[in-house]
Amino acid sequence: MYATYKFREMGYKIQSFEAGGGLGGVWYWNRYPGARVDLPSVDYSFSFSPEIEQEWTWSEQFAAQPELLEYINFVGKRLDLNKHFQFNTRVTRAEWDEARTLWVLKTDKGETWEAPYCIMATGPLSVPKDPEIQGLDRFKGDLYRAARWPHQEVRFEGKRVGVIGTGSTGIQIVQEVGKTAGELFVFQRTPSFTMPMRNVKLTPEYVAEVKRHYPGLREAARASAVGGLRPQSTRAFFSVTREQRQTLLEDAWKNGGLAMLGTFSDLLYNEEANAEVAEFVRGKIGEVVKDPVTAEALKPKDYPIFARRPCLDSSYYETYNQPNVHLVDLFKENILEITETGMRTDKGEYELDILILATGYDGLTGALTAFDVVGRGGKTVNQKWKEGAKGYLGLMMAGFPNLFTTTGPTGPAALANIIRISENDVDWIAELMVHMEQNGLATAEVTTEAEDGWMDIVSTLGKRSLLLKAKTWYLGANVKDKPLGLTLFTGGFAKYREYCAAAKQDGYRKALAFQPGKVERA
Ligand code: NA7
Repeated sequence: MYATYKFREMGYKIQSFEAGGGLGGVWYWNRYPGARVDLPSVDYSFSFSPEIEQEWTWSEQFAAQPELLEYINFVGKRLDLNKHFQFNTRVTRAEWDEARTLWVLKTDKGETWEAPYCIMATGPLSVPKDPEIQGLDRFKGDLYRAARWPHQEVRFEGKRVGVIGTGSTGIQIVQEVGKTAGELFVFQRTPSFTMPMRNVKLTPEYVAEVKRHYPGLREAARASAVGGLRPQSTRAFFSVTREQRQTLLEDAWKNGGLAMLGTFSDLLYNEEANAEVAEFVRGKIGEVVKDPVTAEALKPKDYPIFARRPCLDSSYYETYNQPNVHLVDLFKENILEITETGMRTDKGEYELDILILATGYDGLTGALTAFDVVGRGGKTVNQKWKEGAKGYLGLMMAGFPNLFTTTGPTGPAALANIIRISENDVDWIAELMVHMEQNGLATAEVTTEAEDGWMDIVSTLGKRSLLLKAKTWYLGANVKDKPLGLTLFTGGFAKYREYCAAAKQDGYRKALAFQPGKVERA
């Protein structure tokens, strides 16, 4: 949306494509009960328009999906963006025409479009992944995918409901659907750590204060490691006494949100510190969940806390104290197949009226490997990424001139506020386009040396991080045969922006190769 707006304002002729029936991306598709953002709404919003910041009023600290989608549509309408989008349209092929220095795009509507620049704003989590369980297509009950949730209301009263998956999505669904379902069966493979969200309605005074200080708050967010307003301490975990640590952890638990991660500086680097925090959270699970077997099964034990995306909940663990909610521990029983009437494991059969898949995404790279994106010499992104994603600043790839990826897999993507990254990335691309125009340049491409140099930085930083110690979509571990590895930039958003700024300094000459020529704006 921001790219569409920005390039239009710069005078470019622009055509945007969207597979969904409207604006919103993740928030268009993920209409499942309980869907909610896990960053403060005031932070999870565009900063490029001071007018919109003042005109829009958030109602909750962590907005639910309907409000997020309403906001997105408000922005779309306010800036008259919809007219630039072709909705319900999937791009099926994008190919670089070297002779004419143009990207040639084919769509599933049978159309061909040509443009000197192509921006892939395809997002890190836009390709949902079904579980590899036999018989999925055989189920005669109602099958719902969290990331393709129907537009009409789904009711659960009196129904036997199964949920597969206990990541952020599954957790949000379980605590909501558990309220009304006749019986709810949660099929859990890896338990997640989840912390209290402690969501609140925002008071008019709070909102007014935020609106008064938006410029400063945005600047603070941009200067932070997470691209947001979350407090970040420089205090190392073992620099304070055990009692002080406990007090700080208790405070973070009471404050809610992702406060705990920012309470100490080294939780993603110091294994011992991490283990103590994980034990603290496991203790909390034990305090809430009454049945000891269920409590034990819900406690994550095999990976460092925060190495999987930490979840926020409002009543997840409490839900398991309800008589209608049952945890099926897939470490103790194996799913054999989905049948016409439900789920069969090696311990028995679960009859289900409704089955919900909350089984995640082909994250980070999935959107660009799902169709042919063909660069110089006929080489596809799929071929380029055979051994893992490669790129420069998450923004460009060697072999793919004038193609840009916003929130790409070699930038901070999932590790910082995605709105701040998107805005940063679009601004960076826009400045490069201006540079090209002013200097009579038709194409820009990152050099192999610059790309390799960036991937070295990414890898060196990544090796220090505990993110490598959990099997997650961050690493591609959830998709069969996907190359395993951390390609995300773990150095923090502020540092990322420094690298983005440094790339520009010498007229981009250290990192990019250009071809002379002229690009028409309209
Ligand atoms: P996640 O976090 O990838 O979670 C997917 C869940 O689905 C996870 O618990 C998986 O268990 C589970 N899963 C996947 N396949 C199976 C099968 N075959 N059987 C049982 N369980 C399975 O996706 P989410 O949508 O929850 O969250 C994605 C991001 O959205 C999140 O990080 C936030 O940034 C927002 P596994 O871990 O593989 O054992």
